[in-house]
Amino acid sequence: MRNILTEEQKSSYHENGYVIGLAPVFSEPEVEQLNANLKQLAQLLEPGEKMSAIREWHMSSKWLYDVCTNPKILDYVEGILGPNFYMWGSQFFAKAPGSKDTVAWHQDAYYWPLHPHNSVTVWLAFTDVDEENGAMQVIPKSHKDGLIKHRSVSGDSVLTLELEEGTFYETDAKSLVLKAGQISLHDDAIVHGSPANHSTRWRNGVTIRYSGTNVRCDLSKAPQFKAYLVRGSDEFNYNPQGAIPTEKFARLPSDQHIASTDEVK
Ligand SMILES: O=C(O)CCC(=O)C(=O)O
Repeated sequence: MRNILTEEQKSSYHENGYVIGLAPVFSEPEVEQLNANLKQLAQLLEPGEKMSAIREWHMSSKWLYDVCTNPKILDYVEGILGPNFYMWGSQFFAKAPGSKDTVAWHQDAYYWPLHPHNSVTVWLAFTDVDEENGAMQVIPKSHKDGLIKHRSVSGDSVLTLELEEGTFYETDAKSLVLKAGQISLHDDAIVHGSPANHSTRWRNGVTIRYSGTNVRCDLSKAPQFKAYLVRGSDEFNYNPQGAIPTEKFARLPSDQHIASTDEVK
C-alpha cells in the first residue's frame, strides 16, 4: 500500500509550514543498511571535514541518489508539490554525542536563488532524533510572514547566516521528533534551526530538497545547480539537468556543491 499525505496532513503542512507523524519510509533493518552505507560514503571525507560536507553527493553517489529519489519519499512530497517536481539538493546534518554544533535559526529560501518559492525539504532521520540530542526545531506558521533579513552568524552554527533575536518568537519552537527511518517535510520559508546535542547518542539525518518544475534557479548565483526530474514531466525546462551517478560511493569535488555565490549554506 502507498503511503501518501492525507488531506489533514496536507492542511497541517500548509497551515503550520511543516508536517511530522508520517508512517516510516524505512524499516529498522533498512535503517541499519542506510547507516552502514553512510559509513562507507563518509570514509571519503578528508580528515577534519564534517558530515555536513556530504552535500549534493547525490550527484556522485548512486546509493545516495537512490535514497533521495526513493518512491516512498516522493509519494509524500507529491502531496505538497503536485505531480511535477525535481530534486536538487542534499546535505547531512550530524551531531556527535555531546557536540556543541548548532544550526542557527534561518529560513532556507533566504539562501536560495530560486523563484518562485515552491520548494519542500525532507529531513530523513538516520538516528532517532529528539529534544535531548538536538532535533531540528521549527517556528510553526512562520512561513506565512515572508523572508526576514539575516545577518552573518556568530557562535557554533554550521551555517553562515542567522536571524536576529526578536525577529520571531523562539518560545513557539516545536521540536521535530522522529524515529530513525521517518521523515519530516518543511516549507522553504519556515524559520528553523537546531540546538546542541546534550545526549550520549548520535543525532544524524539528511536534508533533501525538492522544487516544482515551475521553479527557476538563477544560475548566475548558483552555477552548479542541477535538477533531477523525479516525478511527472517538465513543461518549463528552466534548469540544467543532472546526470545520474553510476558509482555506488563517490565524493563530489567540494567546488561542485550548489552554493549560492551570495550566501553559502
Ligand atoms: O538538521 C538540522 O539541524 C538543520 C537542517 C536544516 O537547516 C534544513 O533542513 O534546512
